[in-house]
Amino acid sequence: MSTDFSFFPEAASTIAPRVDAVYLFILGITVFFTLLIAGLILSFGIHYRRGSKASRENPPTSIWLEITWSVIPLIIVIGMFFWGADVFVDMRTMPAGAMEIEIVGKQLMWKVQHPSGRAEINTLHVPTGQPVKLRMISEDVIHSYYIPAFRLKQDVLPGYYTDFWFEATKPGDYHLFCAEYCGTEHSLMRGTVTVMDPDEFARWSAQESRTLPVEAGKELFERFRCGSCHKGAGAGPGPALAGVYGSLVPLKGGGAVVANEQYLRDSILDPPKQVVAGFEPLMPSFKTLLSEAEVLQLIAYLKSLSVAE
Ligand code: HEC
Ligand SMILES: [Cu+2]
Repeated sequence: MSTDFSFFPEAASTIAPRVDAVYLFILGITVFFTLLIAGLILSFGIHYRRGSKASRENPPTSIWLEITWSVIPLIIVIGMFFWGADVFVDMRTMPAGAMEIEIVGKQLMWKVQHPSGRAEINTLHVPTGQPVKLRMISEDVIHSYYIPAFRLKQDVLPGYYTDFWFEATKPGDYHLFCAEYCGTEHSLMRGTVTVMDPDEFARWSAQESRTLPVEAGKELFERFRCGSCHKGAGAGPGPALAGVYGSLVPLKGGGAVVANEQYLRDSILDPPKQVVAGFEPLMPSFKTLLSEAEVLQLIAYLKSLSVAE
């Protein structure tokens, strides 16, 4: 574990060296100009001190000098912007085929659900060389998932899924912190991210008894009798759910929305928020009955119905 204080945390994701490069560039430019300006102030202060014989006449002005010291910093600053934007856009663009891991933050713990069915708390195991996407939500207040070695930090909000992705490059154990003050023992809300070789990760995933999120979701779907209303196209008071995920759902009162994870979550916990066109707002809210982890399981099940179609 990289517990020793170091000026720079290890760089263990594909994006980390790129973030460091921008950071060091900006830091370098800042240090250079800080020293230059402080040095000039000091030397002018000495040169023109009271009583010195230095000439006080206006210096000759040069348009080229003015242009130079305006245009060069302008180019540097614009360069910083585009360089930073380039890294940021890549950081925020989800790659196709990423492994999706779900995280529910709750005061003082991070609950993790892997697609393999394995679950963990306050640790996160991931393989190297594989893009991983984290879908995160909070069960209470705002938290923030922060992995310094990956140079990634993302707020985790109640009610909304936020996500980020990374590709780990170096096996090892890395710090995980909550980076949003979230209560008295906020500083204890931390853990370890363990990066493993793909083979080792596959072995790890296969250990322990596991329930696939899809199966858990199916079980919830039956337990809460969702099927009594959602019987299939044309039957029952609710719309057919197969094929809903990823489709464009027309809404009552006009407009349409893409049925992503957020939409499915809202449909289950806050049905009147968006009512499907052609249906009555008959669905009860399951807000008090389901935990965020269970909602994610139901979503996994609903998504599987779409794939089967
Ligand atoms: C009392 C009947 C009833 C029950 C029980 C019910 N629903 Fe619904 N559901 C509806 C109706 C009616 C709609 C359409 C109106 C709306 O959007 O609120 C709907 C809409 C939905 C939608 C949006 C579908 C779309 O086409 O966009 C989802 C997702 C959904 N329900 C999931 C569930 C899940 C999961 C459960 C069980 C936890 C469940 N429902 C239980 C009646 C029901
Ligand atoms: Cu927290």
